[in-house]
Amino acid sequence: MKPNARLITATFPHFTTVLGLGQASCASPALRAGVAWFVRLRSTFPNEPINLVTTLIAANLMLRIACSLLLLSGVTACAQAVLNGSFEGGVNPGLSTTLFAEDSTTIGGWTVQDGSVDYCENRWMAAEGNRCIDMTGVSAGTLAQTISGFIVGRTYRLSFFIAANTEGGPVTKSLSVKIGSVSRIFAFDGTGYSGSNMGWSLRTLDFTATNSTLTLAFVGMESGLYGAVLDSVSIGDVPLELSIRSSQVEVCWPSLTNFTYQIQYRSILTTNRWVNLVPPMAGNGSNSCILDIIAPDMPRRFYQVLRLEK
Ligand SMILES: [Ca+2]
Repeated sequence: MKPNARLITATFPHFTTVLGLGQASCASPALRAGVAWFVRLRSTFPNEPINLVTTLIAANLMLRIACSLLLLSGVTACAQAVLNGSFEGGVNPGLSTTLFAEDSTTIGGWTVQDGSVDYCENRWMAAEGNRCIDMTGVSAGTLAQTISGFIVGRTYRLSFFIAANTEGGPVTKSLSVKIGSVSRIFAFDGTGYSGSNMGWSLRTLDFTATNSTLTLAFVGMESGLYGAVLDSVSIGDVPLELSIRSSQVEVCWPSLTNFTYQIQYRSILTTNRWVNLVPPMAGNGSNSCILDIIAPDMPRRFYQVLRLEK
């Protein structure tokens, strides 16, 4: 008795494209991404055409709940303002002006607290607008701003763009960011970049407010003349990230009454170790289905149906 076999591959991860999701009532691409997964049904017989069946599992109700959550997040979104985060406001620096501590009058909202920085306009291609800051003027500088209005215990996300003054070494430039009791060092590799192609990189730091008023400080870490370059500083809420997960899969096949069927599975195809999912099932003359639970850490599972003579 040689059993016939059908190999079914179920792919569980989320997908960036939702096929045929006509029920979508929420326009967010971030939401539409990841609301479906599909089951591939493929014959194992070389003389049979591949039968690809795409089955959307995402339920309309699930999508609507997700949309509601997203809209709710929009209602509660709250941004904390950084004054002059792009450094566009301030005394005209010309191409570049070195500011020495302590200077709280040149760059609107910001104080050079220690060392020196270069306040630049069109010296390089800024991340936003025309101005940006080289955190090393003639020595490593500290640029700070005191920000009020934080809700104690709430988590915020600091965002900024970093690049490098590529006019001199070292190639990798670093700066330290401090806000409240949180600090972190960020580095930028300037290899291949120039003043007209800065390679600005967005960096973020999440922190929980421990006080309604906090001081944000960027601290240059390069001595000499060439430091990390800073632009476009902002603080806002940590984005609400939404995901869904399929918790089970239903594997189906057309069954005949004069056969029994053995459904098997395995998680990889590099071994020949198939495992019986359930005991053999008698055919009922119509579509037979079996439910299988998808564990949270299960990236994929392969299914095989053996058709056995009674
Ligand atoms: Ca700017």
